[in-house]
Parts: sequence; structure tokens; C-alpha cells
Amino acid sequence: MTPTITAFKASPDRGQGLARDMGVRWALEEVGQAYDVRLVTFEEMKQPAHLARHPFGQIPTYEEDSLTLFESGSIILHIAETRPGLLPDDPNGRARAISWMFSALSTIEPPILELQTAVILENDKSWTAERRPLINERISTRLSELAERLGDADWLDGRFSAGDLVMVNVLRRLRRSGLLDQHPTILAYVDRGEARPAFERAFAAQLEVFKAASGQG
Ligand code: GTB
Repeated sequence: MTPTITAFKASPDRGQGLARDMGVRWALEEVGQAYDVRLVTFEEMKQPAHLARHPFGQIPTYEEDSLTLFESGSIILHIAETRPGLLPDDPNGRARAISWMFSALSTIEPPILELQTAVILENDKSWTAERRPLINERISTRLSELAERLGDADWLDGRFSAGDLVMVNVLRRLRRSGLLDQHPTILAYVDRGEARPAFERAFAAQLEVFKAASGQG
């Protein structure tokens, strides 16, 4: 059965591919798996039909045969484990690629989310201006450490893997902050990820949804 994912009917990111369906689309494109998309409104996401798919009423979800998954990281891991192309064959390389997926989501992403919360949700609060340098510093430390490990390699551990896919997808969120510009190695790494044909197809697909929703299609 063709898998079905869920995505925003009208994404608040205005087609920039920053919502979490982007990584899932990208993974599906990398492995050459066709997919259907069920578009949901914010209201529909909180209705019983969607809550049965996702306990927290969010996107993305993934349905295939009798399996329903939520959490973009677990969905990408499932895609990578069930189709060739995103995880190495040797068990140790596979385990290391999965480590990079986890580190993207649990070590690199948290301070990036802090920044997004400060900028988008708490910009009017008195503490935001004071906190911004602290948050930027936390992010920059992680970027320096990541750059040190990446060195002059194209990808984190040999060939492109699900670890790179999740990492690049997390780092993309920093583009507007200007923080990537201070870390040219990481900026080039993100550029490399975004230049992959599978990324471009996934990006174009989510942009089409936004254009259709905003009458630009
Ligand atoms: N940990 C979960 C995962 O990785 O799947 C997080 C899922 C999540 O945060 N989903 C968001 C959602 O459904 C959409 S992606 N939110 C609705 C809700 O919680 O009620 C997060 C997102 C939203 C908007 C932008 N943007 O506008 O730039 C970027 C990212």
C-alpha cells in the first residue's frame, strides 16, 4: 500500500518547508517511495480522527497498511529501515547513522527550538532580548562542535544517510537567524543537503500545497 502522510493544509511557514512533514517527504523521495498526503487544518488536527493517528494532534503522521506512526524522527527511521538507501548495510555504520539522527533531534535541535520560541512566540516578552545572546551562544557552541567533527567531509559518516537528512533538516531552521553564516562548514553542509534532487522534489511538493492553499497555485 502507498503510505499516506499528514501535512498542514495551510502551513504557517508559508511554503518554506520548515514544518515537520518536510523531513518525511525528503526521506520518502530519497528512497524512491511514492506517497499520498492527507492535508489537515489546525481544527482537524485536534479532532478524534486525527488524534487517533497522533496523540498530540500534530503533523506529520504516517500510515501504511496496519501501521500508524507519529513523530517525524521515528517515521524517517522506519522509512530508512524498510527501504534501501538511507542506512548503511553494515550494522555498526547503521547504528552510527541512527546516533546522528538522535543527536540531531536531542542535542542540536533543542537550543534551535528555544530560539524559535523566543523569536516567534515570546518576542514581546521583556526577557527575550536578554536571553537571545545566551541562546545564540548555545547554538554556536553546538555548531562549532559539529563543524569540528564534520571537518572537510561531505557527510557526517561516509555516505549520505538518514543521520545527515535529519541533521540538515534541523539545521535549515537556522537560515533566517544568520547563525549559520558564522559557521561556513555547516552552511556548506546544509547547502549540500538542500541541493540533493530528493530534497528539491520534497521541497517543491510542500510548496505546491502552500501555493494551492493561498490561491497562488
Ligand atoms: N516532535 C514532533 C515531530 O518531530 O514530529 C513535533 C511535531 C510538530 O511540532 N508538529 C507541528 C504541529 O503539528 C508542525 S511542525 N503543530 C501544531 C500543534 O502542535 O498544534 C512545527 C512547525 C510549525 C510551524 C513552523 N513555521 O511556521 O515555520 C515550523 C515548524
